Amino acid sequence: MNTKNEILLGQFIENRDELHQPDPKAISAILRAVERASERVHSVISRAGLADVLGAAGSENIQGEQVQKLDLFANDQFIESLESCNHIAAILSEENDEIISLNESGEYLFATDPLDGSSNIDVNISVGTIFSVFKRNQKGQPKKEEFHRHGYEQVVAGYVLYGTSTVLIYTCGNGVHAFTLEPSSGKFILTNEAIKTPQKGNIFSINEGNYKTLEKGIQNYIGYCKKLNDKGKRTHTARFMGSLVADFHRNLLKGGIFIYPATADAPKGRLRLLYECNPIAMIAEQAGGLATQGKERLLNIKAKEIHERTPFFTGSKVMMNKALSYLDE
Ligand code: AFP
Repeated sequence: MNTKNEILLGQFIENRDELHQPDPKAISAILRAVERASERVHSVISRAGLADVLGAAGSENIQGEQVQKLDLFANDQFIESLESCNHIAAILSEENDEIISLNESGEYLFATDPLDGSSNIDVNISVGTIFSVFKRNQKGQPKKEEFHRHGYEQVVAGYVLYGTSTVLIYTCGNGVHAFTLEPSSGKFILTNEAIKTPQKGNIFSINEGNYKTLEKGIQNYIGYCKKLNDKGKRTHTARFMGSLVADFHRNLLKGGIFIYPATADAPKGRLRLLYECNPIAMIAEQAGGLATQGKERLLNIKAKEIHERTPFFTGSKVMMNKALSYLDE
């Protein structure tokens, strides 16, 4: 039972965020479905070593990546939970080649990476769920082309970070709000309202294993981050966990920049536009940061394929403008 001053996720949407919602009851129902699925994923992840849920499931997803057992478990939880909320017409998931139709009468579309960073599961590093919601612009049986939308059309964007605690972060375009899971009740409780990311920061997050395959401007920006100050001390610090949600969340709160550009292994970038970059970009902007594909605002991109990838830059405004100034070269 939550104490009187604890605000639950559903209450917050319907009582505090509703001024900015065309349909607060539906949005609240969708986020409560995310809450239910996330709680179930949390309960298994927190006991991963004890239950037979670690390791590979023996299959590959459309990305050609080894699917982990927990990827499939998480995917099933979100599909089941969203089907029962009756507001979702179709789900686009990283784990499924095609979209999954749920309720044809549903007014919304849901895109998700149900378990991002899953290569970290077996080594006990934080993983996350990323999700994005669009309002339908067609009736009838959903088709994958209905997901070919601009990022700025999202009505809800969020992620769940299964870390030292499990936090759910979302925005409906009225600021970024954080809720922390109280494991004993299985409920997410408001812990940080209207998060604003620092305008400046000194954390840069990029996989330097790709350094030699990066465009010159990005190499030069990395060189800038490694410069010493006039006292011979470092000016920046490098942090890269291989888990987008964990890297982004740290930079959101402390200030920083995350870059996953085009590389030799991923000439279009590695991260997916619709269910990784779009939601993170909406949160970044709502918190006062920036998110681009390179020079172009990421949310201005219109998806052409449901699993398309994109180069991704996001973070504190001052750091982003500095990084982008190197790209003009
Ligand atoms: P997995 O879900 O396959 O672990 O990939 C995680 C991810 O999509 C993203 O969370 C990381 O930032 C990025 O990949 C790391 O990619 P590299 O291993 O190529 O640096």
